[in-house]
Amino acid sequence: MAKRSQKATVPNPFGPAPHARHVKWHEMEFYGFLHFTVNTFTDKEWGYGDEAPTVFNPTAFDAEQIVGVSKDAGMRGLILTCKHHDGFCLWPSRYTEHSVKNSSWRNGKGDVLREISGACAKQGVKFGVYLSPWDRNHAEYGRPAYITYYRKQLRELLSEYGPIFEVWFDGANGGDGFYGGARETRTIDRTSYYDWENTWSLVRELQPDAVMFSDVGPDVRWVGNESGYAGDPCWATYTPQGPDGQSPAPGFTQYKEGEHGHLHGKCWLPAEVDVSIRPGWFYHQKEDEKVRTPQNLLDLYYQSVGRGASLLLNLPPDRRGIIHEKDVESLRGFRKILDATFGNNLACGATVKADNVRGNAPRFAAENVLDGRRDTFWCTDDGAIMPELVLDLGQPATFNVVSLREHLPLGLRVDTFALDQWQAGEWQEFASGTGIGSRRLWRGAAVTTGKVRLRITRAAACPAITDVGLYAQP
Ligand code: FUL
Repeated sequence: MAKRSQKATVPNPFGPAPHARHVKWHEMEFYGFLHFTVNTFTDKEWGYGDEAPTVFNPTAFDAEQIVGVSKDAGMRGLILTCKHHDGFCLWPSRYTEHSVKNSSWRNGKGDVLREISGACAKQGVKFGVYLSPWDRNHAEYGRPAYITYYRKQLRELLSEYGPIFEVWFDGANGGDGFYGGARETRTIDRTSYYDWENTWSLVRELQPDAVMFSDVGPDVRWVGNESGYAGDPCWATYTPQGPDGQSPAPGFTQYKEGEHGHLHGKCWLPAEVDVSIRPGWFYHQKEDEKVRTPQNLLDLYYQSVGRGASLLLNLPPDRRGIIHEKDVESLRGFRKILDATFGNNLACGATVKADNVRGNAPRFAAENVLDGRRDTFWCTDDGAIMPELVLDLGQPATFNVVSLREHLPLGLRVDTFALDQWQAGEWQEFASGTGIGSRRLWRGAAVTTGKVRLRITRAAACPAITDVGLYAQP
């Protein structure tokens, strides 16, 4: 054994580090969006706000089916559009008549939130809420009274439906709407009208473990597109900026920068990739033949989760109030491939050696990358920022997917890395990449080898790697 070069203490985090609520959120990786409201019945994407509540009338609403399908697909949470831009509320809010209580569904006694959050709790799926800041129904929209209304509604959602894992703040605003009958265009100043700071503190007060999503966080950022991909690389650190050097706000950022984030950015603001399984966010019968295929969903997974972002996949309940057969079929095919791939880590049982282990201490040993735990990791001495780790598989194995993870509480430390295979007595590089973070998936041509080497080729600080996996996608 080499000399004990330093005390084996955990190194300081490098740059911004995640909060505990981030760390939990990163572990979710894949969860669902449910877009459901009057639009489902009027065949629109954005309701004007003048829809009669009676149009909301699912004929066979089944929260257990919706949650069950999502869970079977591997989703660890579900975010429901409790109120979309049209202002219609899926729960019987005390503060408006524009809700399920005046719908035909269940004679006005129904509560979609109660049922979805209940089914989530029962089936072990986390629950999150979307409450559109833009409200095309409300008479006071654009004036201070609406902000009071918005916060009262948020309080209902966050105090009456159990634990919430994420609160989704949409930055979209198209201006015109019904607005209590005014039928006009109302513009707001996105940087000041919503007074976000005070809304965010309400969320912290009522659901301290929940992450908040918007174009500027404060916890999770929009990836900047709705097409289902994160940039490569996609840094979890980000410095939000408004157009032309102005202060950023939801709906008021240089949003394209969300795709990559910023290396050594100011805040820990990881990206969420929101995308729909169909062309629209809401259910439209005419799109039944346009459901994404299992193969396409798989690509989205590698382009989001595989780049350290999360995948928020939208499943729109149909007019019956369930997830349509076509979507179910596609999700099943997708899950089958993921299970067949990630069910078996071919690196399991390998002998692991590194050219440097922090203080030669067992708590930082190279073997930690194979124990399946996120709280243990391989770490090197402060000066050893370009170390390598070798997995000796004992006998040749064939894989076409490699999975890597950094130990997030210590920040983003690795800038670039390379992967080598042992062939005919020498190392040959088969992959290289920029950024690891929460997760980095490499997928390529099949490699058959008995030994694999991970080389950190550039790092901001000594690396802390928690997981290495080798998989074969059929
Ligand atoms: C956008 C909205 O305008 C869409 O209708 C949808 O809800 C999407 C997730 O966010 O900003």
